[in-house]
Amino acid sequence: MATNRTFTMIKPDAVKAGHTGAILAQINKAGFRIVALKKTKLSKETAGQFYAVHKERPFYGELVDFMSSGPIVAAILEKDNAVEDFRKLIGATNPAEAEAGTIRALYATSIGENAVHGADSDENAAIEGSFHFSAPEML
Ligand code: FUP
Repeated sequence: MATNRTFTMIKPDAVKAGHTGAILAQINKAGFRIVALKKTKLSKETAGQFYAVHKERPFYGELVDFMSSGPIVAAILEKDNAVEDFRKLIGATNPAEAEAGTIRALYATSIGENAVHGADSDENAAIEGSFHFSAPEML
């Protein structure tokens, strides 16, 4: 069942470069309501747990190092068709292939340092949201 919620993280590259405000504004402008929001820093251990699904991939070590390299901003977002619409808003994983005007086209520098995360299914959105937020924080 579609939940109309998705989960995102503004990644360390974009937070460090000062793009947090512009990215949140673009998300709001696209019609998403911010349900939960926090700036935090992942440890290597929590980044490893979050991306456990990619454990066997060759880029896993780099991904964990990068995602624990500085603060991130985690958020739960709400909108009709949230998961799919948010994936459209952020653009392709590789910024070189991301459509003009998408968040990754605007702010990402490489496939590894690609500015934002977006959940890829309703099920993962719920799992990833609960990884970062408790029920009373999801308002
Ligand atoms: P996405 O769902 O668009 O974030 O992309 P994936 O789930 O395929 O990948 C998750 C993260 O792994 C990406 F955001 C960045 C990293 N990655 C790499 O570093 N190299 C790759 O070749 C693919 C992904």
